[in-house]
Amino acid sequence: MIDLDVVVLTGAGISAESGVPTFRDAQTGLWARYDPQELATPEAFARDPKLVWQWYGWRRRLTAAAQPNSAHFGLAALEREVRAFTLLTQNVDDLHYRAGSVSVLELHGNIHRTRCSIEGVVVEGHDEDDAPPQCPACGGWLRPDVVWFGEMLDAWILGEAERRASECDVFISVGTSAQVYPAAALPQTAKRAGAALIEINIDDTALSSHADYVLREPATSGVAQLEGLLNTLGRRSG
Ligand code: BV8
Repeated sequence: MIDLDVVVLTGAGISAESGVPTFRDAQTGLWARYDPQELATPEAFARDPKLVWQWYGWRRRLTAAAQPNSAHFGLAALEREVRAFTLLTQNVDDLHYRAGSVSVLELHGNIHRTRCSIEGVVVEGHDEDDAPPQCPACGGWLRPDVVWFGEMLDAWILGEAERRASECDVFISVGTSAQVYPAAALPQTAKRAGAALIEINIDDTALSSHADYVLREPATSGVAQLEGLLNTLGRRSG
């Protein structure tokens, strides 16, 4: 057991090696001409609910066909090795769950859940047709249960994420460009509270200069080094 309280923040980069394109990857095929940040908004859904629903349908099929990679499995194993562990994910796929992670806070929701755009309640069993299905209770459009740009995150989830970031010994950022707020503020919250900050990313990010350790490599090889690095940090803090 490594005597450390660890918080991990993951972004699209951890799912890249599972074949799921990141937000900054050029979108492929039919979606190449669309900017994800334009489509992932309430305005886009209000303007063209069918187009946005079809985009999410394409992404749902993509992530359903993907498999968790060794970085997802490595974080699920790490959760059992340390004293306390919280996984904060910006991703809306289900790969962390399918890899066995338990203590997960989904900061931006999950595209495999659908909710009524009027009542906000999660609705199961809709058919995956092209135009958005309608809520069986009120007839409103159904929408993906995700947080769009310009929408507030769930207040309880964000509060919990901020609390855990401010209490942890080590904060690990994996595969995120650290550009989307308020999630991108969490590593800074941890650092200010005295946590050691580790970044795993193939590229430089806004976070890199603040990190105590930068593993400039893919998530799969970076996560494989975490147990050794945390053992070293655990001995130092012990
Ligand atoms: C909010 C769900 C209050 C939907 C997502 C101006 C300044 C600051 C903030 C703002 C601003 N204007 C507006 C804002 C607020 C805005 C924001 O932060 N905008 C940014 C772009 C400037 N934030 C919001 O709107 C949030 N809400 O603030 O509410 C409010 C209310 C009203 C008005 C104003 C404010 C809501 C944000 C949530 C949006 N929803 N997802 C969906 O997915 O469809 S965000 C979405 O984009 C993803 O979830 C993800 O979080 C984000 C993309 O980021 P990453 O995950 O980091 O992915 P990315 O592609 O960017 O990077 C991948 C990284 O991986 C790269 O660094 C790459 O190098 C690396 N990588 C690639 N391969 C690998 C790898 N690393 C390791 N291994 C590899 N193999």
